Amino acid sequence: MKKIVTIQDISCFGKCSLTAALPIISAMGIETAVIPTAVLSTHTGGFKNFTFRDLTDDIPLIAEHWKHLGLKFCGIYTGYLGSEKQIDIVSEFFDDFGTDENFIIVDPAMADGGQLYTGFTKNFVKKMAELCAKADYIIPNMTEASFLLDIPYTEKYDEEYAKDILRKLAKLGCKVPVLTGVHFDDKKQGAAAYDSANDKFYFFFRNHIDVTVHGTGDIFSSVFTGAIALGKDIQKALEISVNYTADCIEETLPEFDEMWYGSCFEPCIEKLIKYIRA
Ligand code: PXL
Repeated sequence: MKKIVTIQDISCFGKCSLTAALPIISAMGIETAVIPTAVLSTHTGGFKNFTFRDLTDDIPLIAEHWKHLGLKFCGIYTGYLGSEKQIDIVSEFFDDFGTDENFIIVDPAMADGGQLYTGFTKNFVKKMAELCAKADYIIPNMTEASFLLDIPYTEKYDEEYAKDILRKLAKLGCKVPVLTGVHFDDKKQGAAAYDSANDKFYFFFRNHIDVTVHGTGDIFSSVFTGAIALGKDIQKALEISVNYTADCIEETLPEFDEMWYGSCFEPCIEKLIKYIRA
């Protein structure tokens, strides 16, 4: 059975990171091992007074045990990481568990809407860029891409600009950068990818919905990881991820209370399964 490992936090309430990745990738038929990096009572976007239990010191112990067990994964997928030290430990995990056969996906989950999330610094961004260099795929949104490249963030851009960003992201050292939340007008929104080995660009769009729903980046990255693990090509993986993420946003629209903390991804799982079988 295909097995991936995902390394990110558990936000006990507020659907993102592990509480999105685990159900979504499992639903795609892939065994999903987890390394929780921290336990928070809620995510940090919009909630106040959340608890934060740092599990950094547990990660090398888990890795050591897994090395003795000889565990192997077809993919390693990282999301929100809580500190610079965690980035160093995850980088060592890539050295220990990355092989020529498996893939590494880094979602540099650290910013949105032109702003870094609470608690992150310029130095964290620099270290995240170094981690991205070790990945096969990275999945930033436009804010994260701007921080990684140390360039100003802009809301308005065209296809040439997106391609230029993707080329520059590949120069960080990763093979396939994937940019989420891409839009050249107010009608369509989707994602773009660049296969640097073949100098090829990929795009896929759905109708633009002018709302921000928390956790959609994690949903996109989880589905993309599952699609790559299933052997889908880049274009197909983009299509499945954009379609499912857009479905989740549409499903959440009538649920205004939920929108700010997480999307209603659960009722859309059936559609996701149809997408991967199509
Ligand atoms: O959705 C990304 C994410 C993951 N984990 C935590 C977060 C956020 C975004 O705010 O706060 C703890």
